[in-house]
Amino acid sequence: MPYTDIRYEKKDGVAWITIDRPEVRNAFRTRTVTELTEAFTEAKFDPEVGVAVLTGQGDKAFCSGGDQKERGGEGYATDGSRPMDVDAMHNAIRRCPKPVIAMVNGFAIGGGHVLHVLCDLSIAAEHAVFGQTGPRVGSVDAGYGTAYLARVVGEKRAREIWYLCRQYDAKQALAMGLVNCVVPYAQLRAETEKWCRELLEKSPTALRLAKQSFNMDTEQRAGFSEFATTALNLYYQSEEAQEGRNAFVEKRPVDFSKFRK
Ligand code: 2NE
Repeated sequence: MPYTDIRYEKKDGVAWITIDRPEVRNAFRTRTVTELTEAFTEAKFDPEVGVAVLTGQGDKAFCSGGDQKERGGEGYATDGSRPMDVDAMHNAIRRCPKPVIAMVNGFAIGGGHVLHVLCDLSIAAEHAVFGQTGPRVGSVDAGYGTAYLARVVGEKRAREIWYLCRQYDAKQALAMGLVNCVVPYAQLRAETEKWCRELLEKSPTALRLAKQSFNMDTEQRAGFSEFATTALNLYYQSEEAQEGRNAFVEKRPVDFSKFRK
């Protein structure tokens, strides 16, 4: 398919997948999700590709999650043929039997944070910022987004990240095991290429077996992810969820006070 929202470039055994919507901090709209799903599937079946790298265009953001300007009362718009299928995109990353590296070049926020968490490895620039925003904007990824994060950083931290919607700098992310390494932005690409070269020297079948084995341990999340998509689409129809989205788009403080039951 012709890509408009992402770039897919192959070089020396690596598929470089770049979200190319810098004007919205690389937020994903429905079309972006369809394209990312296709790109990871392309990398999966391409015998010339041994590693995939996911990143965002520019130096400001890796990805800021779902495009809140596309989100309406029925959830995110369709791309003409299908609704936003975040579950399929997440599974495409997990089902790609090759290591997927998140090259975090700035904000990894909301659904963009979940994306880096789901990648096998995360290499961050010093200025990268991490966090979830769901409970502030009337959204939640209760599929891989919550419990899989707890696997990575532990229950207390994961609950803090989701409930409080704070932002964490790269040093904090490294300290809590959320990323594998942190480098100055000027060295980010070179450092990522170095990790790719190391991976490309390894047995592809051993890597495939290792990845699938790691995945098996959390595979029950796949069912939760499907279920969470259905629940989220119902939640998006509520006045409460729309207050979160509207406050962001209208650049005003959010007020959920009347929804406390
Ligand atoms: C990412 C962050 C922290 C960046 O802040 P800053 O100050 O550097 O940039 P600013 O001014 O907020 O954003 C620049 C432009 O990008 C747009 C903004 O509206 C702004 O547009 P203009 O005013 O210049 O016209 N922009 C940024 N993020 C956007 C987004 N996600 N959708 C649409 N436009 C966006 C800051 O921008 C931020 O907090 N962004 C929102 C993060 C967020 O709440 N994401 C959605 C979470 S829900 C989700 O991702 C999700 C899910 O939970 C489950 C399923 C699917 C998706």
